[in-house]
Amino acid sequence: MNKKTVFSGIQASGSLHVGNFLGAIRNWVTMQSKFNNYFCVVDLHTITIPQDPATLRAKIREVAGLLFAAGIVEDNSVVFVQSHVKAHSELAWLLNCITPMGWLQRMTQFKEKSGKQREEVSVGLFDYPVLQAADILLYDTDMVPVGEDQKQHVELCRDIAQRFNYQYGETFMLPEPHIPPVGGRVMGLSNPENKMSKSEQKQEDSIFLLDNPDLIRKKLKKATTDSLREIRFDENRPGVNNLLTIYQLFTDQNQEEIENHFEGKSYKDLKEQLAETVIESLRPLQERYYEIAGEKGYLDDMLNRGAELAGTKAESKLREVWENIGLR
Ligand code: AQP
Repeated sequence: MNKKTVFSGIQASGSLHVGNFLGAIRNWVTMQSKFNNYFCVVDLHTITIPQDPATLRAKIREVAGLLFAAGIVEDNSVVFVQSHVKAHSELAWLLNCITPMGWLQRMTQFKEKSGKQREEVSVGLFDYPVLQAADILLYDTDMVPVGEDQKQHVELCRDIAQRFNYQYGETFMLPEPHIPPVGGRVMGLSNPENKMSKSEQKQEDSIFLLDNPDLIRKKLKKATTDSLREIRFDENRPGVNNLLTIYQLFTDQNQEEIENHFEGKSYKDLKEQLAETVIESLRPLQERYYEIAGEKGYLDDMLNRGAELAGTKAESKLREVWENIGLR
C-alpha cells in the first residue's frame, strides 16, 4: 500500500523551544514510519523578519541538527533546507499570481507579527502564507502536522490549491492540517497568555531545547502562576494550566493521575518536579545533538541528500504546474 505524504516546516528564527518540540517535532518523530515525510528548515520564511547573516547560518544548522537529534531518520524522512530547493521560490511566485490580497489580509499571524515589528514589516512577511502553500503543494502532501498557530495557514493553502485546480485543472492535492489534541499551543512561562515563541524578546518565557539544567530550573522557578493553591488543570488559570500541560506531555500521564500526584503539594513542588522532568526528557536529545554537531561532515551529507531527494520531487511538480499554466 502506498504511504501518504507528510510535509512540515520549521523556521530558523531563533532557538527551538519545548513548544516546537511538543507541538510539532515530537509528533513528526512518532508518526514518521507510517508516512513518506518531508521536513524542511524554512530559511526563506525566516528572512521575512530581518536576521543577522552569521546567526542565521548557524541557526539553520542548529535546527537541522536538532531534528536529527530528536529522532528524525533518513529511512523514513527527507530533511532539507528550503533555499536549497529553488522550486519553492518559483512556485510561490506562480501562486502569488492567483492568490487574492484579501485572503492574506485575514491572516492572524501576519497581524500579530506586523504589530510587533511595525517599523520593519516586509512584503515577504505578508506573503509568507503563499510561500508556505508552495512548500506544501510541491510534494503532493496529504497531511501537515503543525501546532495550532499554523492551522489558518494550512487552510489557506487548501484554498489556494482549490483555486489553482479550478483555473488550470487538477494539479494539487488538498492537504489536511494535523494538530495534536494536547500540546498544539504551549504557552510562555512568564506570559502564559501568549504562546511560547522562538523570537520572543524575553528569553525567560521559553525553555529552549539546548538550555542547560540550571537554566531550566531557573526559568521554571520564575514561571508565572497565580494566587490560588490548588494544582488543577483549569484553562482559566493559564500559568498553572500551562505548567501542568507541559508536565503531562513529557510524562504521558492523564490529567487525573497528575492532579492526584500533586494533591496537597505546593507550586514550588510542581515547578521543581517539572524542571527535573524536562531536564531528563531533553537529556538524550541534547547528548545526541552535541554528538551530531561534533561529527564532521554528517550534517552537510544529510542536508545534501535531503536537497537532492526533495529537489527531484519538487522539480517534477513544478514542470506539471508550468505546463498547466501555459508557460511551457
Ligand atoms: N508555542 C507553541 N506550542 C505548540 N506548537 C508550536 N509551534 C510553534 N510554537 C508553538 C509549532 O512549531 C512548528 C514550527 O514553528 P515555526 O518555526 O513555523 O515557527 P512559528 O509557528 O512562527 O512559532 P515560533 O517557534 O514561536 O517562531 P517565531 O517566534 O519565529 O514565530 C509549527 O508547527 C508550529 O505550529
